[in-house]
Amino acid sequence: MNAKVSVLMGSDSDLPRMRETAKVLEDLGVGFEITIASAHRTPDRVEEYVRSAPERGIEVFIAGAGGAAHLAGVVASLTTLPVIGVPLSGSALGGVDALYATVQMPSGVPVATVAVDGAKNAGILAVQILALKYPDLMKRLVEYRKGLTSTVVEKARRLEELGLDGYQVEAK
Ligand code: RP5
Repeated sequence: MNAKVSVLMGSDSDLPRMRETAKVLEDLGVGFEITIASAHRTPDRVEEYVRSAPERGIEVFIAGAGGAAHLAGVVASLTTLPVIGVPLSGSALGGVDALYATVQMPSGVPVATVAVDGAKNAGILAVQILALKYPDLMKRLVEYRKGLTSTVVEKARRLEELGLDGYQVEAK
């Protein structure tokens, strides 16, 4: 499967949370590449990687970083492809620093920012962007939403059946 999405993260310490992006892309059948590149520690690598990505077929970037999270913004500065930023928690400020750094982009260079640790939604949003071009992906997204709906309906049914004392919340 050709990679259409590039997933970058600032450090391997981001990987436990960014795995959620990889998982949802796999679940929705979208090819991706995933790498570590730091805006601060490896700026040259970020530039070379982003500039060469379109030749490899990349159409959307997802960049996750914590702390003074400049990765998504730097990626956006180097491309006109859509960039989704994932502010990550883990710093002393609990991800608020990363949220502000990622979301407060200057006019003209947007980063579509998801929630703190919103790695899964970043993957889904990337597929929604691609689905404008690939009708089979739109069909998969519709099925995915139907699955979400039936999951909630089933939980409501079980709560009704088992009652408050009998109902166990499943681990995510
Ligand atoms: C950021 O600094 C990374 O994205 C990571 O979230 C944070 C800490 O990195 P490490 O010190 O764990 O490598 O650049």
